Amino acid sequence: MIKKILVANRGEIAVRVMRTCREMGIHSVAVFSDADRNAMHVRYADEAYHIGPSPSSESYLDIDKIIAAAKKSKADAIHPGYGFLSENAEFSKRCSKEGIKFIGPSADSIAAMGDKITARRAITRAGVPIVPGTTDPLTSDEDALKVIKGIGLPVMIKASAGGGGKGMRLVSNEKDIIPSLRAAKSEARASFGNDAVYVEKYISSPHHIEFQILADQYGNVIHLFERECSVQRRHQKVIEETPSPLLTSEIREEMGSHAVAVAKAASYEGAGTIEFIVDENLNYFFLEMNTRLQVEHPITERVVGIDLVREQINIANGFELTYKQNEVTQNGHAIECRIYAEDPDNNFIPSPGVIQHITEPLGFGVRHDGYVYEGYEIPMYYDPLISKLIIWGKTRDEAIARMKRALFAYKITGVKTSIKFLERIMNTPDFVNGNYNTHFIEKNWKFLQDEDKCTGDCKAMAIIAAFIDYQNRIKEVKGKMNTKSSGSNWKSCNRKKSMLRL
Ligand code: MV4
Repeated sequence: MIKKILVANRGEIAVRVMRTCREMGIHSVAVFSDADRNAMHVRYADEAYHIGPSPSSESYLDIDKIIAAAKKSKADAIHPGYGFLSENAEFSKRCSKEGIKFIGPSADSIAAMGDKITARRAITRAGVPIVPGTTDPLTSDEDALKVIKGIGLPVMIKASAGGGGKGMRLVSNEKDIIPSLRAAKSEARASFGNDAVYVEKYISSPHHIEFQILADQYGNVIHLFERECSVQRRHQKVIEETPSPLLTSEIREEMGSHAVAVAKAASYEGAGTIEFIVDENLNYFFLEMNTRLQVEHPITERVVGIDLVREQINIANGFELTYKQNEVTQNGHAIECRIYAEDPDNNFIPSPGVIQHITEPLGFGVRHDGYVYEGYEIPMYYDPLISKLIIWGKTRDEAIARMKRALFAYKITGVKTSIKFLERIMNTPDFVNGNYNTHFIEKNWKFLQDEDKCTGDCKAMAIIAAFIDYQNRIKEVKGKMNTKSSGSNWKSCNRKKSMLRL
């Protein structure tokens, strides 16, 4: 039985995993870099170990240091969270070798799904539709020309070791085939040390819909329905919701069975996600499998009523799944907004710095997964995610109305945040009508812009301005924090009209 878990992560996800540990009576161990000495996950854990300098390559990505901390603390298991080492086959293998339970799938499952060509073969054998294209790497220029003409333009050339949009090339013209192939291969070699590439037919206006699955050590697999993740900006999800406004119950059921088939084909253990790309006619194709807990997992938890981290720990303990597929149902609607420390009116430039004031939204149907506190400095070294606002409603309309009132009540000063951008999305007709695909943000770009502000198209100027602003804010806030009379600053937040009443 797992009694102590080391969480090999930071930020909101480290705290989120530790919350479930605490509920289950499991001790939690934090690891932290220089930049994270005062971080919430360190304060929340039962024990904490310093693992090195701020850059993640020297701390959160350093396998030896994390294993050393696990041994020193006598942790039985490691939870990797998302990002960092969560999909690193070598890390999973090393944990097993050291007699520490990796809370996630085997090294073989991670490797099989991490290599997209291998994954496409396994998925085809399992009878699940993949995007039409190749299941062998392209061997030569002649081979590429022949294969791509056979599929028909446009196509996407993708790196087998890639994923999440890295190492992809869209090819629309015959003359671009060879140059794109060369570019994709050299990019793949530089980024992943593996230049194998394959080809898929290009799906022009797709939805990104993913299915959550749980698999125990005895071959039982269930799915926990879908998450609609089409509101994206540069391959970064902005908003996720479940159920998807696009799916019918027939297609949902069919895709769910296929998601289960994928997990079985991968001999999968733990929580995982099967990504599908879905076209306007509801044709769906397997895209990739993520072998980790995802950022957006809480919307699934809210609608199906299951704590996914608890299930991960139970599976790692060797327990059988306690739910049958027909006992898992979707109740109401959940939407997640990701709140970032970034400036939506200035190219989404990260805005690290000290949280001067925070008022978190509260009330019925609101879950707020965060980790920052007043006086905390968001470091510049990591992803600038501040928190996730997860809203439940009986219906989609109710969830949107509730999300708007939660965003209205959410006040942060000291850093710029994406809150107002998210509010604009909640007021965009295409979003309100559930009429959107992965082109939503570019299609509605005008509407989503701040009309008060000219959008500087000189990026260098924007970066310099953001840096100067950052330094000024740090100076100003650090000064204020030291004086006793700091009081509340919430009135200085971005509330324009109601200020007039005061
Ligand atoms: C595609 C595609 C169109 N056709 N593959 C982007 C992330 C990576 N996981 C796969 N991606 C895409 N693959 C084919 N054959 C379009 C995308 C894509 C996309 C997919 C999901 C969500 C947002 C996206 C934004 C741009 C492109």
